[in-house]
Amino acid sequence: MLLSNNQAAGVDREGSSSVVAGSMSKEILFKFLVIGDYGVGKTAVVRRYTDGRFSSNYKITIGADFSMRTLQWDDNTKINLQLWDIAGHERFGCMTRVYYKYAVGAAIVFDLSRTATFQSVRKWLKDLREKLTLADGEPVPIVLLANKCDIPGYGVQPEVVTRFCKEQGIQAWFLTSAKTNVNVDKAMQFLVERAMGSRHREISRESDAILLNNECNEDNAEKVDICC
Ligand SMILES: Nc1nc2c(ncn2[C@@H]2O[C@H](COP(=O)(O)OP(=O)(O)O)[C@@H](O)[C@H]2O)c(=O)[nH]1
Ligand SMILES: [Mg+2]
Repeated sequence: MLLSNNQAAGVDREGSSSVVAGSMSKEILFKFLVIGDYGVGKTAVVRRYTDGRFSSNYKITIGADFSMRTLQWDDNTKINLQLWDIAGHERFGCMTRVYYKYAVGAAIVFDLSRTATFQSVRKWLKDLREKLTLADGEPVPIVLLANKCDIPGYGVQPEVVTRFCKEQGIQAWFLTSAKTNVNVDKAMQFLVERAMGSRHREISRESDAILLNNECNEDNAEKVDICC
């Protein structure tokens, strides 16, 4: 459920998800990256997802630019999703580690009508995987968006994209159109689910660690007893 759009917020702890204490309700912050070549529709996808609107002319913003959308995950959990748009840095073909830091998901976008932008996906993927792993060492969840599917006569064939994703270990790809609103929500929902999955993994590992620590402490306590 969409609660609010385009609010600015910061990533506020060592990971990109945070929990607001109090009562039973939780607020989680997820940082997602939207990367890909210039002109593929990254800003359009972000605006479609956060504002529900499309424009044929987006102002180029220099620097990191992010938009927010809030989702009600379940009765007790709200997710604040930050979508980072690389805004003007595409020409370098790579990003700094600072930009990638704390991200828990990434959407790589290419333009179906321009083959060269699909070829660049390999480069974006390499850059991302070199610079970003999750706190537990697992690779970051990635979704590939084959954007502008409203333009007839695809330059890149869907079978080729499917094969590429299998080879590269990309979990999912979607034909999308920011213009006609096709699959943008679905693609982002996929990433949110994956990020929630990673988060649950991390939490269960943390509780295992706490359990182990307690066991160790009990051991120590026994030894002290014997000594005395
Ligand atoms: N037909 C069509 N045009 C799109 C779509 N998404 C973006 N565009 C257009 O492609 C151009 C580049 O989009 P933009 O979001 O600025 O690309 P960015 O450089 O990757 O951020 C703009 O003119 C958009 O209106 C789409 O899904 N379909
Ligand atoms: Mg842009």
